Amino acid sequence: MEIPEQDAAHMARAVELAGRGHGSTSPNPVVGCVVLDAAGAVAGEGFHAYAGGPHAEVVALARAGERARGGTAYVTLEPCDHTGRTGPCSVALLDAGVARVVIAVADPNPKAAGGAARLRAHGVAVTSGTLTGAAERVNEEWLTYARLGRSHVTWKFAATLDGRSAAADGTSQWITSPEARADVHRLRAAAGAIVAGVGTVLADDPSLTARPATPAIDPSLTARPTTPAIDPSLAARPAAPAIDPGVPGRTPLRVVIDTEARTPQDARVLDDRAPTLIAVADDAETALKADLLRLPRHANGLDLHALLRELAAREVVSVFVEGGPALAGSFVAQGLVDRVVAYLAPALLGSGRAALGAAGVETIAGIHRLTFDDIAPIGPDLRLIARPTQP
Ligand code: AOF
Ligand code: ZN
Repeated sequence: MEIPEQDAAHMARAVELAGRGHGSTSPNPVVGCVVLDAAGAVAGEGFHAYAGGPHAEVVALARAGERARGGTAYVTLEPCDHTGRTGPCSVALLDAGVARVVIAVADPNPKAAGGAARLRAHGVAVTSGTLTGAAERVNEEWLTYARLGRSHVTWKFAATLDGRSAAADGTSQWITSPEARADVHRLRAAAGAIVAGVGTVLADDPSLTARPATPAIDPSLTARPTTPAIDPSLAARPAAPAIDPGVPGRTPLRVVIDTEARTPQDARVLDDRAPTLIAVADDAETALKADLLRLPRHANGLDLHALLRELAAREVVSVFVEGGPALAGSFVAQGLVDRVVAYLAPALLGSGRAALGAAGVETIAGIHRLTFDDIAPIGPDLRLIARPTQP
């Protein structure tokens, strides 16, 4: 018998478990699973911890053992029906004798989908659409990647309260606090790639690496192992953060948007601390010794859709766009910003560089409306997370 409130509560737990895989499952999704016994008591829980590791369902079923027989499984993503890095979860659920499966989100991956149909065909009661919104949100990056065939984009900026990212003379250091900068490094570490424009490379010579988080900021988030254990511990953790906290030690790809190939050979982004792609126009002439990605031109720059499709083909699930305002404006203008993370310092400049450059808006009717998702104090600053408002 269906008990919708209990379904929602168990699925909420599965969503929370899924979030524990954040930052370490790429290029796979984050997935959580709760298995109840026939009497409705929780018999096993699991989440997907890393690509190639056991799927959430397999972890939860292993914990439930014989108690899964006649029970119910709650899964945030439709169970897979394929043999990829591991075997099909649909078959694992059937073998365990589970009587009912509750699914939040259908699997958009054509290679893996079909689990719900196989389970139904074998007499398992399948309920779909439970807590879909929360399950979509926790797996937002991967779902964007799987559905649209492009990397998910987060644009991050730091600015004064009046939206300035640099003073009139171009100086921009230390607008936000050390705490905010440490937070940025944690978010960077969770991304598949960090993207910056060549203007930023020429002006600041950034290394675009994700330095480890400062433990003083949030020790609970740095306690993760770099290499996830086979059997991830399900011990209680603090409430899931609003945004992927990242895994210390991972090295995202660095990508420079450099239409005319102006990156200097001795730029820090070309050091050996992380792999780097220099995206240049397909007709750009250059002798630069670097991994070049040739892309079609678009407006004054590069076709960013093509960039994100190329990155997705390299299994980059999510990118973090930083520096500078012109590049960010191009991403916004091309409708390619999925999430905005703004660090606002309680300070005023009154003149200087705006955080966002031209974004294709001619008049107020063209405004890019966003909806706030989360607002958090970070040291003396504020971190605001917003996403494009759905029409
Ligand atoms: C996961 N973890 O818990 C579930 C997944 O490469 P594979 O063989 O691990 O399969 C990955 C696909 O399996 C993935 O794209 C998704 O469609 C499906 N379900 N994947 O990594 C899980 N349940
Ligand atoms: Zn599976």
